[in-house]
Amino acid sequence: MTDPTYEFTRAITRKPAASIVDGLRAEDIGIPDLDRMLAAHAHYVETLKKTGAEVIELPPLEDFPDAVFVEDTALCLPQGAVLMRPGAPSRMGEVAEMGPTLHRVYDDVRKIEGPGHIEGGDILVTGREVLVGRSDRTDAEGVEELRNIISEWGHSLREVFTPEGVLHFKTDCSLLDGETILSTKRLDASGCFEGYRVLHTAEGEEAAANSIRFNQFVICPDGFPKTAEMLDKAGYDVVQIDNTECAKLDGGMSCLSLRF
Ligand code: CIR
Repeated sequence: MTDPTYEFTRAITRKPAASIVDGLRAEDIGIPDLDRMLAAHAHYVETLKKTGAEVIELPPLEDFPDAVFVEDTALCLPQGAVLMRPGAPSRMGEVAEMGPTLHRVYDDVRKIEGPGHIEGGDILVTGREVLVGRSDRTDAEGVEELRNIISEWGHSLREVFTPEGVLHFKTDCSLLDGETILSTKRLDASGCFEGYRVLHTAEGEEAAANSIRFNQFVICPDGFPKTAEMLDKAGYDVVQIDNTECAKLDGGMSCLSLRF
């Protein structure tokens, strides 16, 4: 079964393009600055590499302003990869751009054919199951098509719900180890993590929930000191990375890589 506490040996990232200024966003909180985003992205890639993992760094895609958020294009499991079918029409073409890279590193690559939609940001793989949050980007048909594919690989999928007004399920949570989840209180209140050990983001620091555990590190967005301190006290090796520019496009730590 799924054991996400294993060591990740690889990650895929994509450099931000100048077109990020046209990236999707729920609310306009300013124009993303490419240079600052590039510097933060370099810090992120360097942190992944520091763990000994191989990082496959893909070139920028000017035609797809949100392509830096590679997580939404695929689900990578030990048995194979599944190419997604984004709910955002402007992001659909990113999947074909990711396909060849996944075919190089996986023997088994499947694809969500539709009519449903599903984005990687709505999928949390834990030590015992694959949780998929229905959202504005992920619908029931997309969830069912994914269920059919991954059940062949021995994974059980549980459909859950992304809170109203939240972009993706993982905007509000992340896996710290096979049994431990970092979550906002609002998402945990839905009861979807019953039976797990749940650590809450501090009041007013909900955006810190979009973090990732990558080998020895928990990589968190910078600027959420109470949550970082709580994680540090809980024994995690926390690395904080500037997320100011990605946050303008509703992106965070998980969105920036595929990890396997
Ligand atoms: C979007 O709206 O699709 C992008 N601006 C942000 C995607 C963030 N991805 C993620 O949370 N997995």
